[in-house]
Amino acid sequence: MSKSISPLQKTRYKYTPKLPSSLRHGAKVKIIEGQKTKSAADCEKVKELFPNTYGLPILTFENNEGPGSAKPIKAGVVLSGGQAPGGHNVIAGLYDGIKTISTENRLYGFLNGPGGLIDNKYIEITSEFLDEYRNTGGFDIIGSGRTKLETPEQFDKTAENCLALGINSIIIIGGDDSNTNACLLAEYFCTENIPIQVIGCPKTIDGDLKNEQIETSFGFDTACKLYAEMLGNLQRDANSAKKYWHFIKLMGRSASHITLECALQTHPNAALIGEEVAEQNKTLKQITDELANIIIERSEKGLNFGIVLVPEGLIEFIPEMKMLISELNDTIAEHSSSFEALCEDSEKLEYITGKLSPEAARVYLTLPMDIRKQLIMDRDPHGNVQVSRIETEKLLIELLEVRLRTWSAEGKYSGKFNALSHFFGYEGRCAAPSNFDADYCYSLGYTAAALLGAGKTGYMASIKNLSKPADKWIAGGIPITMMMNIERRHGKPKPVIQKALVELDKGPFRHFAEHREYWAEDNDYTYPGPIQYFGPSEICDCITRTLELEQQ
Ligand code: FBP
Repeated sequence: MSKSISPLQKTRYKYTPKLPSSLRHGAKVKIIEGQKTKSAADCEKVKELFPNTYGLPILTFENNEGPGSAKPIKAGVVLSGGQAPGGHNVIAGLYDGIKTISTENRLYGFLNGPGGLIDNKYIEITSEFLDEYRNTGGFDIIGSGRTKLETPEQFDKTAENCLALGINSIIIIGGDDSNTNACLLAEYFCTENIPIQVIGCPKTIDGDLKNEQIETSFGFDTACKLYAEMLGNLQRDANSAKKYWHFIKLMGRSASHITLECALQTHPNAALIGEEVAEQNKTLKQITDELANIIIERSEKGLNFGIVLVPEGLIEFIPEMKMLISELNDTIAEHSSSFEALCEDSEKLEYITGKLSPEAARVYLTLPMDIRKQLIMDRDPHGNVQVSRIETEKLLIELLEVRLRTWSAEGKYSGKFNALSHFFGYEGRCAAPSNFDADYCYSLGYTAAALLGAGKTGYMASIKNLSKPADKWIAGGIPITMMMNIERRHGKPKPVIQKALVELDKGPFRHFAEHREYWAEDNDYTYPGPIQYFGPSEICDCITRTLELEQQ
């Protein structure tokens, strides 16, 4: 039986992604070297750790045909971490790009994330195989995984497997951690004289891999547009039935970029921004009170309904919760064998509570039982709590129910509070990429091919000027060390790419802050509707409000 394909998918196969003008004639470009660079902070330390890949110049491309690669390119590509719309197009751009340099060039895909490099699990990517993934969502072409590639043993195994296959370059498509590790790998190969180039590509729906050089990570555009569509629909439903308060948790492991973007697109009655909560040292009680006040004010106008956006990472921005989570992470790691040996939840809860400091135990015991259980569930491979599994939206509803009951008894509130909770997360990560992400990702892949052709290593593919039409985009390469600083991870100083949090003094947050009071009191809902692929450019090629306000 032949594979079933939706009509939209069939049509999208034929979409030709737009490229920056410097790549219009192929990936064999002339490279222009900019100034030498330094790291975002801790320059001396980063330089010492990366003697080969530190201080490289920023690269841009010129349309003129460059010398191209002296040797044939045999590249291996890896998808790392959470899915993000457009990953397939990075691979398509990479494949098409290396083929414009030489039709002899070949591309392999390592399966199921960085682990595939170590386990030597791969497939060769051919034109025929690739065609059914063009402009589609997901990472299913080769799968993804969260194995961290960071030890010399893993690097040696990677080199052994790649050299045996004749692979002379690796492209790692991932977030800040995966690109940090890509840079460590590039540096290791340089030090050990292993002839393999390493290039990174900026991926994550969370939008927190960005800086002056990387304007946005791919996938953020599509995921936010998809969530905004669903939020708009919920707003219409709320405004029609006029009886529910909807609390929607939105994905974003740490930073609140997704929540902020969705708020800018839809104008909800409230949106919590983790970075602001942290800056103002807000407690869970203060957050609850502020939301309760909005509910009361609306209720006094007869509006017993509304929309509240809750960023997934909120919980770790609330100072008291941050302290609690950090103690829980350390305690679970330190006593893992005794802790894992306990079977019943009740035993685990009692054991952990007994190990916490009095202040952390006090906060822990004020939380509803379900949340206490969620906070001690399995950690991710980095030893962190998995915030996507903590139902912060339900926690807020529970706290609000208690607060509003009390205020009702005191005669301060006479409205009705019927709340429903939602989590918009995984459904956004594999959506069919918007035209923006389809074009951006294809261009990133093509750029990676150009960097390989020019023999570069330790670079991240970059496309700038994204608020302009694609032919005005500026393609090039950014030395990964340029984005690094030293941070404490697991108690040790480590070089890492700085994570971009929401900046409270920048355009997107300022716009939100100027309008939120009005959005809270009245119904100024906007309904973005579904992502459009065909039609007028102002609808089909529009960028996120975040990018627009940042580049204004
Ligand atoms: P990346 O940073 O790897 O792109 O993943 C982001 C993310 O989608 C977060 O928003 C979310 O917290 C996390 O992945 C969920 O991880 P998992 O897929 O392992 O459940």
